[in-house]
Amino acid sequence: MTTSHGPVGPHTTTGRKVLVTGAGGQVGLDLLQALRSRGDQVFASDLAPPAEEARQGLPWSSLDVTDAAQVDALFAELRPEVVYHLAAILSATGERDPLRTYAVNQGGTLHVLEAARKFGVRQVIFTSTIAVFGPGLPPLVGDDVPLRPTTMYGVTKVAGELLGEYYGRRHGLDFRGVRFPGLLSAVLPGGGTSDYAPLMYYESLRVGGYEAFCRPDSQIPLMYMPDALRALVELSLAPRERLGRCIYNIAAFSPTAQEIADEVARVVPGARITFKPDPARQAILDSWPRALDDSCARRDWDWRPAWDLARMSDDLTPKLAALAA
Ligand code: AKB
Repeated sequence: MTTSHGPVGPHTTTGRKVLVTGAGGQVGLDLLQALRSRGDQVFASDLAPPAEEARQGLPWSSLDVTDAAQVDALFAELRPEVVYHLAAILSATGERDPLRTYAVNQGGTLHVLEAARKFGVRQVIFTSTIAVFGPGLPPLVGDDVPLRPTTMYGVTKVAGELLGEYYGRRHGLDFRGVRFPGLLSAVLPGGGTSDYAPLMYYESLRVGGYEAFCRPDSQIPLMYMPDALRALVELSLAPRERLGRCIYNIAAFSPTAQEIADEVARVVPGARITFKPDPARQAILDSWPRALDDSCARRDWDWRPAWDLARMSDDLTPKLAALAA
């Protein structure tokens, strides 16, 4: 899926005016902080802004991305230079209401791209996912294998990738994105199939153990949030002329669920992790890559993960312990 790109305009790399959609989610809340600390002027939006203490002193707007008029009105008012489009329903929740997932993920992305075109947004950063892939994958999955997702979430993320590339070719929009592995952080995720990984840590700290909804040999790519945030910033700032494509695989580590359980037992002594596979979520996990090849990201914008499973465990455990207390 190599793509052509639109014209490159002059732009600033600090103090950018940035709008984040879906800012109240697992990635959004940490991304707001990361963008602010690098000097960007940040505007947050979500369906319902979070409680006052989570707003980080930032301007928040209510935004339902399924409503094109609302998206247009916010873009017209704020005139952002860069948009991080995160608003989406994840894989497990998505299977409970596929039509709503289509409306939010696919309709929402179209509305954001269209508003970006109308109101002169320079760059849109898109968060894609390992869920764009489907069964029959090789052991190490590159960027350009056929995309055959089995979930509505995956289908809409493939469509989002293609829509963004279309807006790049047709309208010169600078559209870029990463395919995220399952993410772990001190903000708990909601409705993902990769949630068993953070929940092993969190529930062990909270109640002494966790019954995982997958088999112990389940294996998908995972990443610690600081790497994910750095990827979103570094890709956004990479010189356009170096980028050979719009969407990039990024990878960090790929433990089996049993290996995560062993790691949790190291950092939370006495943790009891058991496994009771839920057929629907297990089938989704089995359709995803076991490991991602991120050599294009390494070549084009010098992407390198900094965190492995053990280092992440040592850093994350005290943070989750504070949350669980
Ligand atoms: C999910 O599990 O749906 C997400 C993802 C891997 O994109 N965390």
